[in-house]
Amino acid sequence: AIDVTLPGLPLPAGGLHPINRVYDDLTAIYERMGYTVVEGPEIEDEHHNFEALNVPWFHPARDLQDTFWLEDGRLLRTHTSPMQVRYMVDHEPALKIVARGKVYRYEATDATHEAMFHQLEGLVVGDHISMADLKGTIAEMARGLYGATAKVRFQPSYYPFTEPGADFAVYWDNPRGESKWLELGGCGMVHPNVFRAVDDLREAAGKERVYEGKTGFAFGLGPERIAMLKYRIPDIRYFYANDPRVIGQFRGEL
Ligand code: TYR
Repeated sequence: AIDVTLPGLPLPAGGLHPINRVYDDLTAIYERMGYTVVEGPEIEDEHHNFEALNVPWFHPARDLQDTFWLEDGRLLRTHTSPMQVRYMVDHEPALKIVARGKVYRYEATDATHEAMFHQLEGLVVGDHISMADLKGTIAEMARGLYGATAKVRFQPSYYPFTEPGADFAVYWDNPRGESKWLELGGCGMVHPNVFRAVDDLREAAGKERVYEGKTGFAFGLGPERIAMLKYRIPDIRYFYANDPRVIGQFRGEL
């Protein structure tokens, strides 16, 4: 006879990778603020990755991001910022987007550096967008991640595609007593040369020039840094080594 009251056998459950879980947290926060979530190509050309972002070939900033070059001038994108250019060429202002995805840098790996990692890029363009809007947005993200008491900190920095540019940190206020400032990413007001390069590309594609005189802000951050703290993962290489002892801890957690 069959005892239908016996508990069933548990089915093995998969789980989301910690980076995807952090991405989902972040995109939920930005969707609440009315942002559209987009993705784009990991294989880029020099123009979108550098030139159109106000980084000419002779610019020393090219050395800051060592590049994996492919054939005929193509490359693995070194950041998600080329998505700013792609999205603006295809869409007219006003706009609010976050772009997520993998980026690649030709560097030696250690506990905090990988040759492949992830970024979340934000871009807001419209009329009279200011640095105050940028600060408010980053603060709202920090509250979404770490609760109402979260703090943010900005310090001046340099990115060729911003003017002014800044780096930002959020205060990670944690009951385990590990609270600290987490340097999370770069940001700034979109440089007018980026708008000009976008309009040039639009014109070449037979579209109207619509970015002259617009203002906007952008930011880029690394979900690995958030995930390492949140899930206490001490080495960034654990994310991608496919060791079941690491990834198995996220089984059944969706
Ligand atoms: N692309 C920069 C990097 O990878 C981060 C960044 C993104 C900085 C947007 C500023 C900005 O407006 O280092």
